[in-house]
Amino acid sequence: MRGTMHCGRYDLSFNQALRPLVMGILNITPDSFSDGGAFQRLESAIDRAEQMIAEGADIIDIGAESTRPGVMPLPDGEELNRLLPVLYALRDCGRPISVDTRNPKVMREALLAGADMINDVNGFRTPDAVEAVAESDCGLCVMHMQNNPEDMQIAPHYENVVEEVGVFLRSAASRLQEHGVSRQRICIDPGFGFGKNLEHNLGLFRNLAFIKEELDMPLLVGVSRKSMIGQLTGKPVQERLAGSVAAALCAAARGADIVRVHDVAATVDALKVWRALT
Ligand code: HH2
Repeated sequence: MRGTMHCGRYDLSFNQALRPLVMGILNITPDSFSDGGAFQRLESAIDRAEQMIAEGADIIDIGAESTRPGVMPLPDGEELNRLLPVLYALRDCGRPISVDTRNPKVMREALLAGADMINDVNGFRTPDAVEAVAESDCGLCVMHMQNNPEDMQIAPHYENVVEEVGVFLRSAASRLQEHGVSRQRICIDPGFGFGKNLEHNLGLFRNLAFIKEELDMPLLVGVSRKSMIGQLTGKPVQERLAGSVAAALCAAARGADIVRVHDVAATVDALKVWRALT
């Protein structure tokens, strides 16, 4: 199966006969769950992005606010202060630049500064989020989250996680389209670990192909180093490489068009070998 997604200055092509695109995570936060503080300095952020591109990253996803469970929202202005210097430095790096934000003010500024994609873990539910992105031509990642990062892992509950996440994603994508966003600009993400326990995450993962077929939109999957990998392997966050790579391969086998990962080199190699052997 083939598909495309319009993403600002780029048109992404998805081809299931090849590998999914790899979105390399660039967290420029002091407190992200696996790499907080590592790429806060401008030089180290640029070096990291260049390294990920050399390793085969197709998209760079810059996150200036951690959304790990329990985190409180940032004071106004702080996210932009972190983001803009890095975005200006990287916008001509030769790869689409995605900005991971749930703040409409940050979305607007990021688009003015040249971002190609907005990745919103809140699914563009924040008031003014849809308006902030509708008139641009950026790509949009609509992610599902139950509640907010502050409280999402306290007691996540679903009657039927696959159905509820599917309904949410469909209606979020429809809302964007009602505001004039072309379907070609949208991809969907079930939001692993965002208001979900292990059982919910596994239920969603096993049904990725079904979700993709039902919604008929490009599918992004982000499980890299997450607690579900820790729960399955018993490993702390620094030792989740093998588990994360295995999950990326399973996501690819179930039709993921984009995998969002911290460990680009290992994931790209594994995907190449998997593709050649299947
Ligand atoms: N996961 C995280 C952040 N943004 N965006 C999408 N679309 N999908 C995801 O699964 C996703 C996401 C959390 O991971 P990370 O960025 O490494 O951590 P933190 O939020 O602590 O910065």
